[in-house]
Amino acid sequence: MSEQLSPAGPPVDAPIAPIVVRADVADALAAGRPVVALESTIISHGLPKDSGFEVAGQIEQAVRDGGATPATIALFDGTAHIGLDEQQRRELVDTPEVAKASIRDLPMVLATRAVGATTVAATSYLAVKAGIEVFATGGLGGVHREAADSWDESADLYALGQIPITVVCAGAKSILDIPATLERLESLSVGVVGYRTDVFPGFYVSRTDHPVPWTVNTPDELAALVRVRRELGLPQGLVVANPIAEDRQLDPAVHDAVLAEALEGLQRNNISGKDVTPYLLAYFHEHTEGASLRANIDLVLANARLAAELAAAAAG
Ligand code: PSU
Ligand code: MN
Repeated sequence: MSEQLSPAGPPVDAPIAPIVVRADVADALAAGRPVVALESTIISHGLPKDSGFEVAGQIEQAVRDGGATPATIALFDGTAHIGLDEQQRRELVDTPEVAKASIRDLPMVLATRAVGATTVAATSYLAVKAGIEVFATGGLGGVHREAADSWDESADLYALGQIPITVVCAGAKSILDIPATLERLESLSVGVVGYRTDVFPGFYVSRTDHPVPWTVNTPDELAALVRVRRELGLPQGLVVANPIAEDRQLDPAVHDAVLAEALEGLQRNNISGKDVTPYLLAYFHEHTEGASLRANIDLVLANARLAAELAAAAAG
């Protein structure tokens, strides 16, 4: 699906305020209190329509429970909003065609005043511009399986190679080629630490066979990493890989069987580009009787909570 620059839209030189920081977020940042950025693509494209709004609120609450101010980021009417109100969170779910906006899409979505949901890449970019250094999501984008033929690698990787943000996630999405994604993160000098795990987690599943280079065990240890990289002025991101609890994961056998079917469906339906990830996630949600959805919600809430504890420890 391609987004059209609407001929009936406003002139491109119409005045727009590119970034607006919501008052509670701006106050927290000014006072040095902890803030956690949250992405919006997970709400609009990563979850079924009927659960996105409720889960968006739960993610924000998990950040508050962890002691930080949530700043969900999305694009409305020519402005990137850092921190949303309830009405805006609802619009992300109710608007029929929300644009999935990675970094390269930001000018087009903002200039046409479309409603846009930001990916890990675009959220990281906007968060750092607003002065936020900790971000929580579900799973990172990465190198897709068969990427040697399709060249499909998420812009999330390159973004983290250039943006000094710490992103708490449950690893890269299990639909991806995990070892290739880890190699890419290494090439791009993106730090990777496992949180209480010696292997990289697999999003819906707690463990993959692939070791992480470093393991940390407490929010204070994570905060020490954030401080050191801030002092060094490292331009790259840091990935904190937080596995879903083993008793909450998707049964690995179910996972592997559904993934095989979903990958076949991609081929059969000729799906490519930015539609690949939403297709695969929706396939899981529709073919696991709610088990993948429960796992997805659980892991993102756990990540939001840990990110808040990390932001609080790094601020204090
Ligand atoms: N994590 C989730 N659900 C999602 C995504 C991440 O639990 O929907 C989104 C993120 O916004 C991520 C994007 O940046 O998927 C990656 O898409 P792509 O593979 O097209 O780069
Ligand atoms: Mn892609």
